[in-house]
Amino acid sequence: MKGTEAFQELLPLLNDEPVVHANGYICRESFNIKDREANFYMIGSMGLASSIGLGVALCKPNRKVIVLDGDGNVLMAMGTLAMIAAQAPKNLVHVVIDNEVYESTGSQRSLSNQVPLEQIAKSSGYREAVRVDKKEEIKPVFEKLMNSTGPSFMLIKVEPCFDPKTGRVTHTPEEITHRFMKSLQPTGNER
Ligand SMILES: Cc1ncc(C[n+]2csc(CCOP(=O)(O)OP(=O)(O)O)c2C)c(N)n1
Ligand SMILES: [Mg+2]
Repeated sequence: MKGTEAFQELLPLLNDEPVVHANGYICRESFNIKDREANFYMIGSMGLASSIGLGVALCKPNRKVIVLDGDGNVLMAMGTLAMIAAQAPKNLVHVVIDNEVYESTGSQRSLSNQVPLEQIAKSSGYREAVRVDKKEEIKPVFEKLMNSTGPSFMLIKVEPCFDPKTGRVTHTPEEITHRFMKSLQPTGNER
């Protein structure tokens, strides 16, 4: 499946969950398909979506928190996999769009074609770690993980395909932070 198809499959499955996005095309694709107040876009530093998501999950144990990450981002902050496993937030679902390249900066090859990231997550201590290769698997696997005890890890293998014409996130970092924090206020709709 193409990377864009993975986003098109995944994003309609979201309700009001906080979603912390890795930088680069991960942010841009999600922003352009469906911007949400509960989306945090880490538009600068690579590797940090997972630690921000961990912090949110620990502070908001009654909300399911999703990290939408990239393979290059995970490889850069591999120690965070161990930290997530050790802290073991039951409410964290870590989704990785794995195109085996640093697509946002020119498609240089990453190591994820040789290093199975879902196995690293599992052996670090994530409760569940699943690799998905087919578009049709995204919905059932994601729904299962959303209803299971975390932390869980979902690696979605995709072909690089992002269109460089896809616009950038237009909100300022302050706006992103403000509306994200507002969306974290209790809604009475928690799960
Ligand atoms: C600390 C840091 N190093 C490098 C960059 C430049 N950079 C931005 S996105 C990116 C690639 C991210 O790769 P991946 O997570 O696989 O996402 P993809 O671009 O493939 O969607 C790089 C190298 C950065 N923003 N921050
Ligand atoms: Mg990548």
